[in-house]
Amino acid sequence: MAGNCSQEDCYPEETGCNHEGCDVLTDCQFYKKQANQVATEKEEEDDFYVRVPWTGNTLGLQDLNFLTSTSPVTLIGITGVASAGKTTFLATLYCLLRHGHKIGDFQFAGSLTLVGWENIAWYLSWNTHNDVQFPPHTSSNAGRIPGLLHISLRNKNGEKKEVVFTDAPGEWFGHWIVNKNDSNAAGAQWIHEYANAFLLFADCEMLSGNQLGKARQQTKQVADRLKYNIKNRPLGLVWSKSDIDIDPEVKKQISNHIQNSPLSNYQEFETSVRNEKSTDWQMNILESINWILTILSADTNELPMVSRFASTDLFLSKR
Ligand SMILES: Nc1nc2c(ncn2[C@@H]2O[C@H](COP(=O)(O)OP(=O)(O)O)[C@@H](O)[C@H]2O)c(=O)[nH]1
Ligand SMILES: [Mg+2]
Repeated sequence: MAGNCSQEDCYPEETGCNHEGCDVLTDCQFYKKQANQVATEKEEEDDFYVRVPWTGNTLGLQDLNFLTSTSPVTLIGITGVASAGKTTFLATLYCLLRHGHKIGDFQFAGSLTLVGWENIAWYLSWNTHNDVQFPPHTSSNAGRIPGLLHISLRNKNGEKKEVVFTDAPGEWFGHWIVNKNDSNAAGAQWIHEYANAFLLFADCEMLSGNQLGKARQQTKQVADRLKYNIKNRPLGLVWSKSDIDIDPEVKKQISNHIQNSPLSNYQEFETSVRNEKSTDWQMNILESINWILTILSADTNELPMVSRFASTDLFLSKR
């Protein structure tokens, strides 16, 4: 039961009546009044709300129905173990779009999860003396918060794209590499099944320090899991925190391991939240998403020609 509704997929107090479309919740056959509650006239007035089917915060799986039922959605799986820089990457992406940067020729055109974006980007927005603060850890027990972040993009020709990013806790992927059927890995498994494309985060900070062995092994293991049944879906390797130097040999080993069996769409990107002179680290964040969207739009089938008897008559002599 969700809130005061007996239907599992309805959150009437938050996003309105999903089943019957009732404006007055107490009129709904599925809405449960508290026991012994005798509504006064004032309370009944309060029961009338015009609600929109989203809250502005990150979307959960059921919230996704609203979007997927009206538009094609590109789901990008942001993957990698804890602290690899996934949430910071997304926050930087949002800040760049907010500053008017584009993804290819597509521009920010709205979001159903503005509150969710602002929550993660707030930390990057208030920096004194260029001292960037990072978002807090996305923990796996944070309720509905680690969820799905949405942006609408539009280009000059009016073409629109709805893109959803997963902001999942790294622990999910930690469990997933040990046992993909672990109940704590269900979220990672869901991303693997449904994402249209993946970005895998290789953490230059961990790969440069005394955790090198563990970080290298985990990155390869997540890559192996992702590659299983990947088909043509793009897989981008993100060298996150590229402001920290790592041994080129380590990079080569990981890169070779991932490419040891053929991948139809694979590319690497060096990124960082810090934009030091003569680097493209921040722009590469936009570029990685552009690469994915370009590959996926090339996959769209061309519409077949409709046969007609007379080429001059578009309407009447349709086959
Ligand atoms: N030097 C550096 N550190 C970063 C960068 N991005 C993230 N970090 C650090 O990595 C930590 C984990 O980042 P976070 O985005 O929360 O990782 P997540 O667990 O994969 O979402 C942050 O608290 C920062 O200290 C970066 O571009 N450069
Ligand atoms: Mg995170």
